[in-house]
Amino acid sequence: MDLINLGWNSEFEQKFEQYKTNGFVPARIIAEHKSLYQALDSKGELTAELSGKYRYQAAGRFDYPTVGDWVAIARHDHDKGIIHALISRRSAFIRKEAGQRTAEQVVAANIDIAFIVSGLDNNHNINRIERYLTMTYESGAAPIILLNKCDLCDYLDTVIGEVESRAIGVPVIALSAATGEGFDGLVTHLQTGKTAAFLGSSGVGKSSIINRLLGENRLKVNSVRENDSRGHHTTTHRELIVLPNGGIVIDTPGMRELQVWGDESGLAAAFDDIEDIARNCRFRDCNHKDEPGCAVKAAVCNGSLKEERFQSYLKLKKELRYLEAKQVMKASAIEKMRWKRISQIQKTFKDKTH
Ligand SMILES: Nc1nc2c(ncn2[C@@H]2O[C@H](COP(=O)(O)OP(=O)(O)OP(=O)(O)O)[C@@H](O)[C@H]2O)c(=O)[nH]1
Ligand SMILES: [Mg+2]
Ligand SMILES: [Zn+2]
Repeated sequence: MDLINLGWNSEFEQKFEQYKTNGFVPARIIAEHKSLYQALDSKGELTAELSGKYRYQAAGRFDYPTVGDWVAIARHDHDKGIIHALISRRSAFIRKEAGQRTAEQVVAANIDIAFIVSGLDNNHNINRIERYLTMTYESGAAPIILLNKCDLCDYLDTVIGEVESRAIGVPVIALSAATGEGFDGLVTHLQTGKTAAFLGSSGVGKSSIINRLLGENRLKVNSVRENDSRGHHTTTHRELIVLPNGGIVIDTPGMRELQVWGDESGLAAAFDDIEDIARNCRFRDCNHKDEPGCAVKAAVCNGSLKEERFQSYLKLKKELRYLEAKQVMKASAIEKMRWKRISQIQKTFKDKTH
């Protein structure tokens, strides 16, 4: 396999330079199963583990390879290898790990495009699209919205208009994995060496779209619940696939919880219309709640800014602030623990010397 078809480029080449002398080769992670990784390099597919030193030096989950990552690998046997280093990422779609812990999960690394997939059945939700958009802007990838199942929708133009008004400047493509309608528009975004991740709730048809691009039913798909069109979480693992006509795609499982991660820059990009209006608020740190001279509130009142969009913005902002506060708390707890340990060591040292 030519590495260029796998997404390799001069930027990675440069970052990899330091590992060349050790005889390592570059490989891309295509799947992960607990501590085992499936990877592709110029010779083909292999199974790899992390070296002991790698595991020892990794500080947190962010340092571990994930699907889409490039790693420096030492091949042994014909289909096995040891991963020695992670080549720093160009982009990463990150969410807050599901559950109570304040930790991040890298969903997909080194992606050029994030296809945000929504189903045009009963499961369509614009607030959710906005949430994905915020996280995509944070990731460094370019967002494209795919409205799938257009064969099931009678008022397509209305929905497209509505989505476009809430996702300003983002391409919106209506398509159907069932009939193939709209695929021409999708295919133009798939280019050799470029990586696109499919993101969206369970049942929206991410795997079905990829199967149609592959021209075979390689990925498992499953029916949705009739009452609310939700899926059954059919895809359970992320997987990177090189398409026969060029282009690289990553299938992901529908995420039950999609909590934001990062600072507020992604939010500012996804809601730049609101940020623009906010420049006219009397106070620079206006929260757009009860402050006098709030331009955002005024825009909601006169109808130039939709109440629903404003609420969606406030909700995401609140989540990001909460996350930030929790991170600060976590950092100070770690710091306290560190000091406790240092003072214990000092005490033991004193006891010994006296
Ligand atoms: N009518 C119609 N059904 C579709 C279309 N695309 C997918 N489906 C159906 O929707 C259901 C869910 O599709 P999947 O491809 O499994 O959805 P997914 O997004 O991969 O779901 P998870 O793997 O659970 O995250 C299946 O029954 C598909 O046949 C479409 O364009 N039109
Ligand atoms: Mg799937
Ligand atoms: Zn304001």
